[in-house]
Amino acid sequence: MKIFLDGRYYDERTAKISVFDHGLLYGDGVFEGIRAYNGRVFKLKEHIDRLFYSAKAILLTIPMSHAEIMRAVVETCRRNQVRDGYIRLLVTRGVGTLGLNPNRCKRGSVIIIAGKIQLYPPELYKRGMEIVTVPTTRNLHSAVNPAIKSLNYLNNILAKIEANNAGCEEAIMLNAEGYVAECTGDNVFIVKDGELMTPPLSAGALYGITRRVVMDLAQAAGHRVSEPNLTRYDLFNADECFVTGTGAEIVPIVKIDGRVIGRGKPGKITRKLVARYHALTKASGEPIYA
Ligand code: PXG
Repeated sequence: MKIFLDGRYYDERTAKISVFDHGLLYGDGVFEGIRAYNGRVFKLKEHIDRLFYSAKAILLTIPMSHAEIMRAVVETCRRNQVRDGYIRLLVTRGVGTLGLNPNRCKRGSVIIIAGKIQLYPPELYKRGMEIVTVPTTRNLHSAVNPAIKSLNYLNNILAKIEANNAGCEEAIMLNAEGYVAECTGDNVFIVKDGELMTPPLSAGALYGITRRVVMDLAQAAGHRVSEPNLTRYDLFNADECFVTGTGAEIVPIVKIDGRVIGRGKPGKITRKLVARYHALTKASGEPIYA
C-alpha cells in the first residue's frame, strides 16, 4: 500500500508521523472517511468541503488547496489500484512541543490512506440491525461541536463501547436534553406515515454526506423530509428506522432498546432508498482512471 504523507508517497511500513504530532498528543486535527465505487470517488467534493469546514472551526490551516487535496485523493487511489475502497484523509496540527498550544506547531500534516473497507455482514442489511441508546451523552455543541469531524472521537468511542457491552454494533446517542442526536458513526432516520425525519444538526449530529444524499433521494421519490427534534418515543413508534454513513451506507434498524420497530424487518421505504443509493454510488463520482 502506498500512503500519501505531506506531498510524498510512502510504503505502508515507512509512512510515519512524529510522536510530537499534536494529532497524536491531543487529538488535534480533522479527518474524513470517503468511499470509492466502481473506479470513482463518491461525493469527493462534499467530503473535502467538510474537511475545510472542520479545519476552519478549529483554526487549522490545511497546507494544501481544496483542488490539490482532491487531486491527491484521486492519485492515492490510482497508485493503490483502488476501484472499490475506503479512503481515510487526515489533517493533523503537526509537530509541536509538549504543550497544548497549537501555535507551536509550524505546519499541519496531510495523510491519505486508500484501502479496503470492512463492511458489516450482508445478513445485517437483509435482516436489519438491533441498536440501543447508551448512557454517554453527545458532546455539547457549545463545547466541542459534533459538526467538527475532529481526531478526538472519544465521545463516540465511549458510546461504541457501551453498545458493544450491550451486544450491539451501534448506539443511539442522546444529547444533554435527551433528544436523539445520531449514532457513533452514522446518522439516524425514521419513517412515519411516509415521511422521513432525522434529527437537526443542532441536536448534535454530524452533517452527514450520506444523510444529505438520502434526504435528496427521498424528496425526489416524493417523500416529505423534515428535521425535528426526536425523542426515544419517536424512534420506538416509527414505521421504519435506518442509519446512514459512508461506511455503513444504509442499515435498516429493526429493534431499539428491546422495542421492535415497525414489523421487525427492513421497511419498504428503507429498501427503496437502499436501491436508489446503490444506483447512485455506482453511477457517479470523481473518476480515478482517465
Ligand atoms: N456521524 C458521525 C459521528 C460520523 O463519524 C457519520 C455520522 C456519517 O457521515 P457520512 O458523511 O459518512 O455520511 C459519520 C462518519 C467507522 C467510521 O469506522 C465511521 C465514520 C467515519 C469514520 C469511521 O465506523 N462515519
